[in-house]
Amino acid sequence: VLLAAGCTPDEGNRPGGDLKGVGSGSECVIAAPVKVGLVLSLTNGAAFAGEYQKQGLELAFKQLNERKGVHYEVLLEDDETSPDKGVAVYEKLINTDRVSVLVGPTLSSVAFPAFGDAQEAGVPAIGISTTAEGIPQLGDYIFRDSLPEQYALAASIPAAKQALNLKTVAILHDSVDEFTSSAYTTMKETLEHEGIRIVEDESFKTTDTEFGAQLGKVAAAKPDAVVLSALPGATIPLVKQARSMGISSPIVGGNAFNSPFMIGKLGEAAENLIVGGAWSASSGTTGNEDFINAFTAAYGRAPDQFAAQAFTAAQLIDVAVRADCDGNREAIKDNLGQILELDTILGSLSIDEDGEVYQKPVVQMVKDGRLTLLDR
Ligand code: 1QQ
Repeated sequence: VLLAAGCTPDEGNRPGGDLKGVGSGSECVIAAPVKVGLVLSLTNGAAFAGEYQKQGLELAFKQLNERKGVHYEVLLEDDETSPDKGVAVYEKLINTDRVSVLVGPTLSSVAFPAFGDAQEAGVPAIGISTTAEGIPQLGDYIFRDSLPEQYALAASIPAAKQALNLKTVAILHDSVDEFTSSAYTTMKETLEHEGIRIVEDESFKTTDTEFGAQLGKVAAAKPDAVVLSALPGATIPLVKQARSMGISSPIVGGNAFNSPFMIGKLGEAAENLIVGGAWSASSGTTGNEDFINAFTAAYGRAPDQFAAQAFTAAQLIDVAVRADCDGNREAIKDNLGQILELDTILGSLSIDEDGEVYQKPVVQMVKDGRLTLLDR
């Protein structure tokens, strides 16, 4: 185990306990529990995703703890959808609880400061829904299994273009949130690359609820489709207002559209929303059916993409721990950066040294209230 300069094995950055086991892989036995800190938005704006993430992780660690040799002790904290709170609970998990690895937070805007602290402290952290540009580049301890928005859009915009014969679009975006503004830049680049003309370009704030002014301009421009970068809080009133103003065109959205909670809230207005994502209930990926069945049996509702990515993070941690049969921070960090073509419910997944994820995106469209794979 590598130690920070000047540290002895007793006072070093070891989380404590005997985390170096014997054997390797499925034979691995580690005496002390491996502590995993989960930081999720369980209240406020991003709880729509955080609740599913909590359940996906709970299910995964319960299944992993049924296997012999490694026991995971899970410590869960609510970041309340707030960067300040996210940083505070990260600090507690890193310094007081001395976890070996962190999962979450839910939003990119919370992750930017929190991941900075994990990097500084030398604790590996895995983003499960943080899709903004620049997240893995925060440092060598920072990883994600959340498909970057740029890859999701690089799939969804061409798919929408082909399926709907798109020539013109109007763009609307939340210019305050870091994820939605990052996605906006990517949307424009992708539209330009695809030769789709932007006939209207409007912005709003995360907490806005009235979009009449912007939507009036969109309606007048008569685009073939709308491209929207927003979190569910704004998406729900915005899409409802768009539909009631007669804007019936398809709406291509960012990662927040992968939320069945949001689609449920939109009701009829959700029809023809299009989104690129990391997971589909109808993908025949390894273990997907078992995952959906176990999740539904445990929680009384079907999982979503956020639950699937959360579930997969636990699998990544287990692979990284068992690789050297070592539950310490350094070993987990080293092994997370070497995951190659792992079979997961998200499909074949790789993580490079930078901590970036590689997987095949899916493109889905809401039909009869459900996300359905868009034929390409
Ligand atoms: C981000 C996102 C959000 C939509 C996750 C819930 O993708 O903040 O990066």
